Amino acid sequence: MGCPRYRPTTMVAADTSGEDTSGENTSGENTSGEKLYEGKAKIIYATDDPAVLLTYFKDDATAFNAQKKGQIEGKGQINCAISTYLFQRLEAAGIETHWIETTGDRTMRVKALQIIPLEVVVRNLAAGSLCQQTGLPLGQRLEPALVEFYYKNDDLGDPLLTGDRIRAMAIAPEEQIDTLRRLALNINQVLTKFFMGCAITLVDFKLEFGLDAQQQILLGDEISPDTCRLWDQSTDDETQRVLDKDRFRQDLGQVEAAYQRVLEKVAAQSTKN
Ligand code: AIR
Ligand code: ASP
Repeated sequence: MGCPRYRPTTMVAADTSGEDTSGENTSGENTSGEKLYEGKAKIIYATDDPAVLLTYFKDDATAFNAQKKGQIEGKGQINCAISTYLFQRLEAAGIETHWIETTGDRTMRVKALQIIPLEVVVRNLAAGSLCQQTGLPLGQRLEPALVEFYYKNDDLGDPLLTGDRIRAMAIAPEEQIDTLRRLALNINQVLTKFFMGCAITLVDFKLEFGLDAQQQILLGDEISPDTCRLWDQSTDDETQRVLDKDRFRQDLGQVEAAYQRVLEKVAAQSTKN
């Protein structure tokens, strides 16, 4: 199944952040390779090795298919660091990811993948679009966890797919979809346990996968408060407990502080076992 490497429809053309991300940028990292794609939260650069790309994490934040735009100060550094810890944790658990090494505050070298145009969402508790679309109460436990597939296509608003739609669209062969589901559930087990050690509940999250040159399926993209719902277990307050991008989506305030808190907990937990 031939999928384009990074679908242009998922990328925004202009860097509206005003950050200088060309050449030697503010954090002293070398992003002098050719800019291949710019997404809503990251920029992808070529490196000397065609099998390796450089990911640059921006402070830009978007929500609701980029209808809401803003900046979260320091988000690039925080998400780069959190993703690094979590990719390392997954690799240690035998789950292959695109992560090679983190080369600076906002940059990591990753394996070039042909991205499968699906957003794979795992849900442990009801929240977000699931509550809106089904009426399930916020926070209801989902056992077993739900695995959902969304079509990664901004023009269409990343619609929820059914198994039959995935087959009709020939997005990926059946066995690849089965592998994605299995990997997503394995990743959920590892991350749920890890976040439990941080006294954080992993409510739900979004993953993206791609194929390497050997046609192996690897986890791509990032894992961060931009892509996960994370609730602080130290409070039941429905606003205070939110440590993720819902603070930005819902204008709850203290967005940076929440992301920073996740980083501190993840960093501390990463030093254990
Ligand atoms: N997500 C989905 N598209 C982009 C992202 N980041 C993540 C959300 C949430 C989960 O997928 O951050 O953790 C489910 O999102 P929703 O909006 O479908 O409830
Ligand atoms: N990042 C996506 C967007 O900009 C979805 C989201 O996180 O709400 O629309």
